[in-house]
Amino acid sequence: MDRIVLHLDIDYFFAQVEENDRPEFKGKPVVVCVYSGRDETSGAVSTANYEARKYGVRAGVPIKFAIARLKGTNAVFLPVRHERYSEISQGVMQTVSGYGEKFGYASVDEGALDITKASEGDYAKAGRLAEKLKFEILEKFRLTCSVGIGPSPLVAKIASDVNKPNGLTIVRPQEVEAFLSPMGVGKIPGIGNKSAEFLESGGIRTIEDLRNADPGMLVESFGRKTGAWLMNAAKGVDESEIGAEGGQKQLSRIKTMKQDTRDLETLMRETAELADELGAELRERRLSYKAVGVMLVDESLKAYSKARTLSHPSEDVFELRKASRELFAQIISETGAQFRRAGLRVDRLESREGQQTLF
Ligand code: DGT
Ligand code: CA
Ligand code: CA
Repeated sequence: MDRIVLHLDIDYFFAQVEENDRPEFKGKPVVVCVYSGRDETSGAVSTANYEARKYGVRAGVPIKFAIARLKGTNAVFLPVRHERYSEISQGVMQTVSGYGEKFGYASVDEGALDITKASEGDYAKAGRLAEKLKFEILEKFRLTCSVGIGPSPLVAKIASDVNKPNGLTIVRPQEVEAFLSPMGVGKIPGIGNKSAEFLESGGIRTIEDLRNADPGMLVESFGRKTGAWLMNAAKGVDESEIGAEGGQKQLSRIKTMKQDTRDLETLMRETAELADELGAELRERRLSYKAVGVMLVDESLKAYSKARTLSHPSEDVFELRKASRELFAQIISETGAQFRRAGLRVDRLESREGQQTLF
């Protein structure tokens, strides 16, 4: 039987959770913010509901920009509550995982599911399964989500993105090429801005262009592995096994500090809350980590990073703090820069039960 994959992405996730927890916010622009603490309104928007998006407010824009755009409306600005979102995420993904054979956590609001057997290889059945799943998530969690169904994880993910919010998009095998052809190459997950720009500079703008590109050129520019992956992706072919990746492999948090600094104790104090957030997320998702990384960004936006592998998997925030202290100290000793942003990362995540998948 040919594989059928379902990909689910929760709509305007953090903001939708906030609307549910505070029903009086419904109908108002809701903006979920990561406050940097420099001053009361510095920082970036993490996400916004559709009311706020009408005003051009979306993930990544400065909070000050959002305030200016939403002036005169009854908009609400809220700080992120990662623990709450990760609790809800777990519940939703647990529900999703019950609908198919293999499940993989792709991000806090996304999961992929192999439904080949559950749908008996039939796309009409797969569609009904998705309707049922969407209904259950709405009933249980009062959340809408957008679902894509296709013959590979790649096609299913792209399909989940084309009809938001509350979408359901089914792409049958014979429709894959026509579905992908007109899209920009940047729609392929894994093609970042840099790769997209590079391809575009060579006249490869759409996925159809990529499919017709010279394989020799792709291999020469991207290497054998990535080149081959790109050629397959252009055809919607993606053989990767769902869940085999162990879900997300790293978690990170970064913040802008109250003042530029190169003092180790100040860096440790400023990143204490990031370490706690990572610790909470690891605990909730029952993950351990085997490597720690730190990032620093200086006044000229130059980035510095260092990472270290631990001898054993760890679950513990103390270990993360200890390793990050050493890594920050190393960077400080190697440059005279003053740092503006600081971040922590835990890497090579594994389920604490020693399994590869989360559920
Ligand atoms: P959508 O497009 O309806 O799926 O909207 P979201 O908000 O669910 O966006 P998505 O799926 O890209 O991201 C899921 C969550 O991740 C989102 O609710 C907040 C967080 N997030 C996304 N982009 C950013 C960002 O640029 N900065 C920060 N801090 N958080 C972000
Ligand atoms: Ca989403
Ligand atoms: Ca997402």
